[in-house]
Amino acid sequence: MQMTMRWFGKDYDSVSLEYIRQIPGIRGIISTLYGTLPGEVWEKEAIVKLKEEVEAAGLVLAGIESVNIHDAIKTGARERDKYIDNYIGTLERLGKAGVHMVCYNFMPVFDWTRTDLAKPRPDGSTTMSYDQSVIDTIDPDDMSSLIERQSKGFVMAGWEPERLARLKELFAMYKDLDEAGLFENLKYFIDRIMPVCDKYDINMAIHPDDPAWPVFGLPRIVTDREKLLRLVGLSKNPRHGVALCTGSLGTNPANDIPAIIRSLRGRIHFAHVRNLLHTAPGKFEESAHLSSDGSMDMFAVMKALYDINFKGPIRPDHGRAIWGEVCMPGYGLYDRALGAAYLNGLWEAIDKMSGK
Ligand SMILES: [Mn+2]
Repeated sequence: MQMTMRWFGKDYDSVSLEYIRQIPGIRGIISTLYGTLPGEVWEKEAIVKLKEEVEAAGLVLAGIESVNIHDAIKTGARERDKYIDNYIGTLERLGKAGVHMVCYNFMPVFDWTRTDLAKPRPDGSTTMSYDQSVIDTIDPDDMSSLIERQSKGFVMAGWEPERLARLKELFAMYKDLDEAGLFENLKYFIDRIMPVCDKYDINMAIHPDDPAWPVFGLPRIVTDREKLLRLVGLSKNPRHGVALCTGSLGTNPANDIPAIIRSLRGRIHFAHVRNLLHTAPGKFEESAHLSSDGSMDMFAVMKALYDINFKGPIRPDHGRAIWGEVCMPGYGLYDRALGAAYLNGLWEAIDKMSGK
């Protein structure tokens, strides 16, 4: 595995590349062109500039998270081919720039969802949390203002105001779409982009839905082992794969994450590894990475990744806000650095004990 950290670019992130460079064991950066909207072809110059900026700090651009998918592609609308052509154009430029992993998601309307972005924990830290009973009483229209209100002025990835201003229109687009339709539209998209992925050696990693169940009555198809196996089965091409996010799949306590990892051998191209604490059914908060702080066995997760010979980029995903840091919720420096160090420690121990 290659330990990485997500970085939102110097206009958006409170953390600098110079600080990331000082975290032991991190050389890889996962980034994207913030400010682009789904459906656009990315500017070649902007891609090269991002890459050079990362490299000037002594780091490498290990992948893109995300190149977002236009809603016309997800809904299978008539104009989807135009947007898929644009997506292929972006992949082509990324491939030429030496990018070999692209993460994306296929979630209708809303990206990841939380109800509190700064829930206080007993140790004085704050973290992101989710309570289904809040979602059950909230109007989807109020969801974006709930996130915006709590984001401390940061633009939260996946909650771009330009897109969410069209919420009613978006809900109307997804009105007649069910799970089967979403799978079909994903297959259509995958079949069309695989040739360019082959040409430029790009692994595509679909991120699981977060939380791993339907929200606001919208269908979700990346939620458990059965659906993940169906999903990778949409294409024989191994470049069509998964971003294994323990924090998203783990929102459903019935998901056996190490078993899911083992069943996806060869198809995991990117990993997000973090822990969650389940406090009641449909209710959880993002804990520290340490196994004993949450509900997941992080050793078992890393062991499963080790056993399937996982070679791709991995990141500690989210962290709590600790030590008074003012940061984008989930994306401070300190707790993610602790998480990366812990995951690196687990990996070293597993490797040394394997006798290889
Ligand atoms: Mn994730």
